[in-house]
Amino acid sequence: MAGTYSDPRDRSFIADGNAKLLKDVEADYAALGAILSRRGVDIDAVTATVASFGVAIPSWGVGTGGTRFARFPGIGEPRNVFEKLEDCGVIHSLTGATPTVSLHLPWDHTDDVPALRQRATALGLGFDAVNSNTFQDRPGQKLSYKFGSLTHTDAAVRAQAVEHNIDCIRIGQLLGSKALTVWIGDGANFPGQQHLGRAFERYLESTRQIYAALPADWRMLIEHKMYEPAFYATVIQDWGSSLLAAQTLGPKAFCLVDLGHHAPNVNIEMIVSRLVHARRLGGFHFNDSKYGDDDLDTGSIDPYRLFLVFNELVDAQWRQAPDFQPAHMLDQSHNVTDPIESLMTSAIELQRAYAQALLVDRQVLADYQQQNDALMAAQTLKRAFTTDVQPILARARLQKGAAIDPVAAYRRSNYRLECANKRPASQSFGGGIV
Ligand code: RM4
Ligand code: MN
Ligand code: MN
Repeated sequence: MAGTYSDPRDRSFIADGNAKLLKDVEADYAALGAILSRRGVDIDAVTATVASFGVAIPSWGVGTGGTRFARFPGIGEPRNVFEKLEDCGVIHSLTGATPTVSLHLPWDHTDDVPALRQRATALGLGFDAVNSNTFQDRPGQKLSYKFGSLTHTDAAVRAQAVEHNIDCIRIGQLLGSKALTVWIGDGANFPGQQHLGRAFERYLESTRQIYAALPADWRMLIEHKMYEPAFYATVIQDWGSSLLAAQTLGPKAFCLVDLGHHAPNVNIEMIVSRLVHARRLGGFHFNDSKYGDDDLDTGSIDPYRLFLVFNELVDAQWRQAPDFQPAHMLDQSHNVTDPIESLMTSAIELQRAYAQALLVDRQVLADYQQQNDALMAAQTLKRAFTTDVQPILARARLQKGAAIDPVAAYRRSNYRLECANKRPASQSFGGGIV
C-alpha cells in the first residue's frame, strides 16, 4: 500500500523485492559470464572480490549538505550521531557495501560512546577513521581557529588543536577505530600573510605530538587540499607536502587522497601510483568534481577517472605492493538529493569501477606497454571500462542478502517519510557540510 512503512533493513522485505528481479539477474549474469569466459575471466571470482569490497560512510554525509550560499534541508534528517548511524545501517543493509562509518568530531559528539558502539554493532556496523575538526570554532571554545589551528602562530592555539586530535584518538579507541584523519584548513589568503616555511614547520611540530599519542596499531592519515578555506596558500596543499609530512613523522603516517582536492585536470591516478611506490597511500575520500572541491556523488561526473584510479589500486594488489592497505571512505555533500540514495549509488559506483578494473588483462597490458603499442594498451583499458558489469554488482548484493536494486527498495520502504514523522526538524550542529 502506498505510504506504508516497511523497515528497509528487514531481510524478508529485501528478499521480497529481490524475488521479482531474480530471473533477470540470473539471465544477465549467465550472459556476461559467457562473454567474460571467452576473455579468460572467471566471473564468479570477480563477483567474490567485488563482494568483499567495503567503503566507509561519512557520518556527515547522511545530512543534507549545502553551499556557501544556502542549505536546503530535506525532511527527516538525522539530528544526532545515533540517528546518523541508523541511516548508515539502512545504506549497508540495502547495498552490503558499507560496513563502516567514519565519524567527524566534535560534530558527532556524544556523552555515551559505549552506547554508540553497541548500537553500531547491533546494526552490523564498525568504525573507520575518525576525523578531527579544527577548521571551525565550536560553541564555547576557548581559543579561535580563525587564523589557523595546528600551524597557528600562537603556541596555545596549537596546543588546543593538538589536544583535540588526541581526544579524537581516545574516542576512536573506545569505538574500535584504527585511524585518525587530519585535515586542516590552515593557510593564508594573502601573499605575505604567513611565512610559508615556518607554517609547515609548526605543522610538523604539532603533528609530531599527535603522532606520539597514536596507539601501536593506529595510522594517521594526512589529507591534503589545494585551497579553501585558505585561498592563497594552504599549509598541506598537495601530495608533496603530505608525503613530506608523512615521511617526517614516521611509519604510521600515511597520505589520504580526497579526489576533489586537486586542481582541475590533475592526474590523480598518477598521484596514487607515486604514493603506492612510496608505501604511503593511506586511503581515499571518494567523491567527484567538475571545478573544485565540489563533493559531488562518486562517479557522477568522470567515471573514467574513477576507473583509472581503481586501475592503479588493482595493479598494486596484483603486484603485491608492500604496505598497501588503503582505507576507502566517501566524502560527499548532498545538496539536491536524498543523502541515503546518493550514498548508496556512490558505494555502487565504487564497486563498478573496481569490477571494471578487475577485468583489465594485466599481462596483455604489460606486453603492449613493453612493445610501446599505445593504441592497443589504451584499448585494453577501454575494453574493461566499457564492459557493463551491472550483473556482477547485482549478483554480489544478492549473495550478501542485500537488495538487487537498493534505490527502488529504499523508496518502496518509505523510510524517509517514516523519519520525517520520527525526527521533527531541529537546528543541529554539523548536519551536513555548509
Ligand atoms: C574538507 C575535507 C575533509 C572534510 C571536510 C568536511 O574539505 O574534505 O575531509 O572533513 O571538508
Ligand atoms: Mn575529505
Ligand atoms: Mn573536501
